[in-house]
Amino acid sequence: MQDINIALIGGGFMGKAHSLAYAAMPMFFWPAPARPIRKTVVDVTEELASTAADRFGWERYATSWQEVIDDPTIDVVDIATPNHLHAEIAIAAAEAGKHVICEKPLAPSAADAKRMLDAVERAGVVSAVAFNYRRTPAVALAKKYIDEGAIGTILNFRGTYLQDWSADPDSPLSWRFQKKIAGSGAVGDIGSHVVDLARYLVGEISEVSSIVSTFIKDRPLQSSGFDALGGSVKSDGPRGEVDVDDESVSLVKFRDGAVGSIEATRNAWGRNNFITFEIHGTEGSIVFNYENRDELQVAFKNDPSDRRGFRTVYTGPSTPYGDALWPIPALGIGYGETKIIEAYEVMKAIVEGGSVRPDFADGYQTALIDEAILESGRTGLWTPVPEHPRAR
Ligand code: NAI
Ligand code: SOE
Repeated sequence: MQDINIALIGGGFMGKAHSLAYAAMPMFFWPAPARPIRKTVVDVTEELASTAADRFGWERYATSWQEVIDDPTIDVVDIATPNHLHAEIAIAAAEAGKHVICEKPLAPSAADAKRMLDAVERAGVVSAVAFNYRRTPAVALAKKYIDEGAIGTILNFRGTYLQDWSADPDSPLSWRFQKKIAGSGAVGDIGSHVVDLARYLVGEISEVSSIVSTFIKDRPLQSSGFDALGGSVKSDGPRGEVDVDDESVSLVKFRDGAVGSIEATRNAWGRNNFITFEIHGTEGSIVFNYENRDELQVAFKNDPSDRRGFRTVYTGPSTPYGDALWPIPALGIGYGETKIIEAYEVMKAIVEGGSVRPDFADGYQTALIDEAILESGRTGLWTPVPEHPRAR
């Protein structure tokens, strides 16, 4: 079995998730396509980097990402930093001939995402953007049903991503509220996941009409030097401007004729990781809610009329990725499993000399849709989405 040497940039929330995925992938997928070796982890200070190495099982650590770009033993650069660093690191990595995995959103702007796409295409390396929710087995099962024609021609997609970690106006000014770091707010941070699901399950979005708002316009500055996701800071201390959106509601048209809607907010009290979609087709419907992610609700037109209605299918050994996961349906799929499956798909593409979806072309197309949503929010007009020729 081939060893693939990984360098991970960023030892925060996603640093933890990706480290777990590399360690666990061969325990689930056996024989594994490759053995991912946790070679070097990079973070900004000695303390952060060495702690990440100890805690997440990396052989070495560094405090400058350029070090791993210059290291000829590194095969893959995995970018798990805040968004504004994605482009610079990914382009340098591709130019050094490394395969690149990058967290979402691919970049703070579509222009940066395009530069990243050009760089990986020029270098001929594998690229992947970490929209891991499409790896949820129930989502992959929905895709299978759609591809098999089980719900017929799709007419409508309703997607949401609702959270409440920032609903309190006194939750701190994370980098996720700063345009210069994040690029956009709920649109790029969480709406992009729904856009990815919509593209994966239904197809290309051609036009959007959006309302984009910022309800909480300032938040307490953080003092610890560490970025806090949520929480509450009750103080008279200094506050900083929120210069990104915190709520977006979009109507969307798909190129193939379907219609739909996409909503994203991190200010919906009571909602945690409420990623949902409801898809209606000419032959049936599919409903998914990530908060019950072992389940898919399905209803089919051809069911006998006295039995028609939604029923629950639990993912397990006979549904996508089931062989590699747990032996009994409904035993419980977690966030970790989505990242393990993601690591498997990327390692497989690298070893086979192929490609993986979603790649940087998908990340770029999603960035174009996000920008159309933001533009429509500014103008109040239906806004066309440019279609990248390689997308879909
Ligand atoms: P975080 O704030 O928890 O961690 C970011 C880490 O990057 C921190 O340890 C920070 O010190 C480090 N860092 C900052 N500048 C750096 C530099 N120049 N070199 C090396 N390390 C540096 O952020 P989180 O939540 O891990 O987000 C990282 C990325 O992952 C973002 O793009 C975010 O949108 C994405 N994300 C994706 C998720 C998903 O479900 N796919 C979930 C959470 C985040
Ligand atoms: C915060 O909204 C966040 O961490 C997003 O950045 C992730 O993409 C999402 O998966 C979980 O929530």
